[in-house]
Amino acid sequence: MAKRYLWILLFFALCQKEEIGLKDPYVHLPPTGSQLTAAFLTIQNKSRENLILEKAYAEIAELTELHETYLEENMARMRAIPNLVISPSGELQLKPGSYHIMLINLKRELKAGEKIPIELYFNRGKRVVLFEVKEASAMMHAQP
Ligand SMILES: [Cu+2]
Repeated sequence: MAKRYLWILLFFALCQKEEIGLKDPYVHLPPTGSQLTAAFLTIQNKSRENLILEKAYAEIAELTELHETYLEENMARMRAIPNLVISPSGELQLKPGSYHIMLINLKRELKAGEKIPIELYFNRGKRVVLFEVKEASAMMHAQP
């Protein structure tokens, strides 16, 4: 009986893990001297209920915020948002010029190729994801 109970627990644990897909996490390598950068990834919601990213935390930065980019008089600006909602069976791509995780006041310099852990707090629990530091392509230099 106890054994069966364990199998059921294991089954639910595996299911829960599959509910959130986290793909292609990366952080832009900031230009020398800059203490500001952004992290991106694709979040997949494989459940039938809204998935909400409520908060992100990166040890490497003094402040971690969820941001969106918007246009104001043809200028790209960004602002903090309280959360990100991924609809049931949907996916949301955090990318340059759109939603991103802002890392403010980096505590040390980043190197291309290293991996930075960032904690993602969802309404369904916390995930720790390793984000690879990558050089921003020339085209995207203007946008955080
Ligand atoms: Cu930002």
